[in-house]
Order: sequence, then C-alpha cells, then structure tokens
Amino acid sequence: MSFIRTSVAGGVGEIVLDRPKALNALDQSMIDDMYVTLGEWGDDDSIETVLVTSASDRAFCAGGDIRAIREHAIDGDTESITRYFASEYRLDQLVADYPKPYVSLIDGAAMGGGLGISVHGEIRVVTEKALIAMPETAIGFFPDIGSTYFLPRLPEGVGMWLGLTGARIRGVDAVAVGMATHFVSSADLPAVAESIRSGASLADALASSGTEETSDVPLRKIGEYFADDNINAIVGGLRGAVGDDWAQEMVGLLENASPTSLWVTAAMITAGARSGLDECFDRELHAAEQITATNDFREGVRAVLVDKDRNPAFDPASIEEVDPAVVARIVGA
Ligand code: QUE
Repeated sequence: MSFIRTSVAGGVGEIVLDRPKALNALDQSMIDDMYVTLGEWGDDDSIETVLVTSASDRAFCAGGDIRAIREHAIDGDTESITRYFASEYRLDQLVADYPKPYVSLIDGAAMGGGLGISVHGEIRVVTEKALIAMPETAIGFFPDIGSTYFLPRLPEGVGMWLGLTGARIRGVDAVAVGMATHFVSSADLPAVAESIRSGASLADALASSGTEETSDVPLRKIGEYFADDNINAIVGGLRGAVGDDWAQEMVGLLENASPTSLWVTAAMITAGARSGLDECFDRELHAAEQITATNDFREGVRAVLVDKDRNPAFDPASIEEVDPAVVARIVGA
C-alpha cells in the first residue's frame, strides 16, 4: 500500500500523488517513497524527464502530515518529528538539485509541503484551478519547505505577504510572481501531460501555454505594506490604512494567525534573504523542532485541522506581547 504511484515510459518517469482523501498531504511514507524513486531516476540514464502529477481533482498536495506531527508532539516523540522534517527537507533539496528536468502539473491546491516538492523544480505548470498558499501561520507553525529561501526572492514584499497572511493566490498570480513557470488551462492539461509522456520536448509540449487572464495581485500595495521585517510596522501600517478594504482584509488574516508564528516567520524570511538554500533548510529544521513543541502549534493544528472550530487560543494573543527571546530561541538566531 503506497500513496504514490510510479511509472516509466518513453524516457519519462512519472510520480502520481495518490492520497486523495487527505488531499495528497505528504506523510512519512510518501516522502520516503518519493525520495527513493527520485534518487534512482536521477542516476538512470534511460530517464530524461520526471513528471509529478496528482490523482485528486481537488489538490496537487495540501501540505504535510501536520496532524501526525501534532500527535508526535503530544506524545513527546521528538525523534519522529525530526525524522519527518529532516526527510521532507532532504526531498525538497533533491528536487532543487535534480539533475534532469522535473515537471510539476498543479491543477488544484498546492500549499506548504506541496510547494516544497514543486517550486524548487525546474518547471511548474499551473491551471485556473491551482490554489497556491503558505498557510502555516494560522496553525502556529511557519512557512518551511525551503520557502524561507524562495519567498524573499519574489518581487518586493510578496514573500513576506504570502508567508505572514497565508493569502491564497491563483495560477495566473503564481506565474506573475515567479512561483510557477507556465499556465495551461485545466481542460488542456491532460493533452500537455500526454505530450510529455510521449517524449515530446518540454518546449513543444508547453508551446501553447499562456493565458489572456491577468493577475490581480496588488503588487504596489504589497510593496508598500509588506516590504518590512518588523511585524509591528507591517500591522501598524495596515491598521493605519483605514479606508483601504484590502489592507483591512490583510489585518483580518494576520489577526487569525499565531502572533508568535508571525514574528518567527518575519525573522526566518529576513534571514533567508541572505542565506543559501541548504542553510535555509538547516534553520527551518531547527525552527520546526522548536515550534512544534509550543502550545501554539498544538492549539493551531487542533483548531484548524482536528476540531475545525477555527478558534485557536494562541498565547500570547497579540503581537505586542510576543517575547523576542522566544522568537530568537525558535529561529536559532
Ligand atoms: C496550514 C497548513 C496545512 C493545512 C492548513 C493550514 C497543512 C496541511 C493541511 C491539510 C489539509 C487537508 C488535509 C490534510 C492536511 O492543511 O500543512 O490532511 O486533508 O497538510 O492552515 O500547514
């Protein structure tokens, strides 16, 4: 029993994410199976291209197996937590370093861990059904999977905006900010996949990509409000924009998040701007080990994913009360 399916034909190795009931959330076995498969295919001269697709029509991959991590935290099983994140980040690093074209077809939700196995790869194809986000601050965690490397390299403020608010963006937006490389309509995606499987060059398979649609991500406002590394300054700026509905909507998203997670996220993205990818993964592993031991993580996962009351009791409850020493301990600064 495996939650990934693999096949090889015509020089193309395909991994199908197949855990639809959990929206393909990556559990330990999927991470292990993907790592082994990609390792073998990387050394196999008969394989020219790797294709990653989903068996779910709703999701590419909703994230990590964060419910299991919460159970490990409650049980005090820190070994399993370290094993999970270390192997997940090692998989993401392998995708980043992959010696041949690695192509992800994203035709549904791709969040958190789902971006770790796609964004670091060479080709990321999205459709109008793609929904892209780093939503971890709402569960008392932080944007990980190497996002502390790629978020600060997006256009001005965009990484901080995505990481702090957990805002969901569409496929066309993901192309506009550089998280995705190609847009194909969902109706045309099966033909693109077939073309890749039949051994066509990626240039030919993707020749008709593109869209008339335009992104409505408000880049100017994002640059205005989120190009800062201080949470008080960001939230203060947004709160001060009284007539601006978008700014107040962002305040609402930030108020939904763990205040500690917001400070940790800002510090991690700021540090990641000046770090290589491997250093970002090391920092993320330390922070993941630390933050999963906190009350906010247990409580955030409980409220969003277990009881689904969406009413977490974060402690402290406001950004002003967060202790900088706690943030520094989690980040490892
Ligand atoms: C933040 C997250 C995750 C999330 C929601 C958040 C995450 C994750 C899932 C998820 C969603 C549906 C499932 C599932 C998991 O949701 O990492 O098993 O069926 O995996 O706000 O980080």
